[in-house]
Amino acid sequence: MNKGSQKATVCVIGLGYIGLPTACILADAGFNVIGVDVRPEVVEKTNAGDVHIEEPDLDLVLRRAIRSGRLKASTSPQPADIFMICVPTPHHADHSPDLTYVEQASKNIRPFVQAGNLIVLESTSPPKTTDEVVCKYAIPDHLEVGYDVYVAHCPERVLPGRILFEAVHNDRVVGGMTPACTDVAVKFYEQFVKGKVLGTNALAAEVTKLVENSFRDVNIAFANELSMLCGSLGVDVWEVIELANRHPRVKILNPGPGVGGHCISVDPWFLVHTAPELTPLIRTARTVNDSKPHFVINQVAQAASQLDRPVIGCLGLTYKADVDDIRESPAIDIVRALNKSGVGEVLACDPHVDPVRCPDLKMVDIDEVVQRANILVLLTDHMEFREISFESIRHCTLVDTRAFWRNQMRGVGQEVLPLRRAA
Ligand code: SAJ
Repeated sequence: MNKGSQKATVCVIGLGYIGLPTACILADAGFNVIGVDVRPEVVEKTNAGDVHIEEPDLDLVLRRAIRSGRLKASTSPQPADIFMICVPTPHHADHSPDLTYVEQASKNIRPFVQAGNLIVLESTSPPKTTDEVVCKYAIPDHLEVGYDVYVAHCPERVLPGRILFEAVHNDRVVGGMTPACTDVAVKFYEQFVKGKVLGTNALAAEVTKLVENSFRDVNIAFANELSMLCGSLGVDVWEVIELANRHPRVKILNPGPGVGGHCISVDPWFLVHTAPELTPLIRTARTVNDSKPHFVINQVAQAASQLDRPVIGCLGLTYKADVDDIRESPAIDIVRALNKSGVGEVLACDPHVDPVRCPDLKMVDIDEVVQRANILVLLTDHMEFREISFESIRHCTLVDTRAFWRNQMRGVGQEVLPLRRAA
């Protein structure tokens, strides 16, 4: 295979939040890239130079990649030097991992895998997936891993909203099935990554990635637990955190409406599922973060019970600011629960979400939500909401799950929940 050359062909399986930016970065770095997705509309859009996800500057890089002729999208894999699997790894309702997409992607590339190829799993995966799924389903019987073909796990580590920068500048962990696999995969990543490329084995790479997201989940759970505790004590959680963080060895994260997205709210379960009896802390953190939306719903219901005709304006549906991703979003769960509960009329507003994606919700623009609501619930701190003038919402009860208005409102005497105890 042409591992050492910039002319190598890379077949990227999955053109989602990770695969599409990765394919563009590889094309920019001089590789010939085949981007594969089972969704024909995604393939068509990609070939037309149109992005189907929202990510800063991705449109520019995609257009450049398509114009250069180095990126072509297709619904089926093609022969290549390197195969990168970038497909979703969701979990089932009981939190057990759903590896269907990795299995299917592995089966789909198998007819094209030849001696000398490198196969990399980028999808965040439960321990042993590289061995038990990728090696099992992607490698033809006559090829031996570590001798004829090379297989490695290199988990993506990019933060949505900063993907193009982080995909190149973050350090990467590359774990091969054998030392030879690690060596080949490290050399490949070193061609386009500016951060350090750290070699290890596949299992260590799998566990490392899950540990990173579990670390963040546990720390966010601590902040969320504090916010509920401080709510019941009637003390401002953000002030407490601000003060505690002035200690040189304390760095508490931010409370919010809960933890969403397709990563942090899912990946810790892979560790819990692997060894339930050894992971009580990780499980508890998941439970605490999953309980936070109910706390917010209760706060809003309590505020609504004080008004004759509550009109609840919910600002933000995505799982975090300035992205269009509503997967596992606590914000959307809260809005849907309020909508069903009958505690008042519910209006939803999110400039990043096309109303056709939420046909069950009454979606309005910023002007309308500000005009009509008497309770405003800030769920996602999108930049666009900064345009809302302070005066225009003076009449509203504010439920501020992210300290968005807190600093502005301090000093003018307007009460902002959760400063007040929830029911
Ligand atoms: N959140 C809080 N409080 C905080 C920080 C985050 O409530 O102080 C919430 C966010 O609002 C959001 C959720 O947590 O709902 C997750 O957001 P995030 O920005 O922490 O992380 P993600 O899910 O966008 O990306 C994470 C990153 N992992 C780590 O920071 C350890 C990213 O580097 C990973 O590549 C990504 O998961 C992934 O794909 O695994």
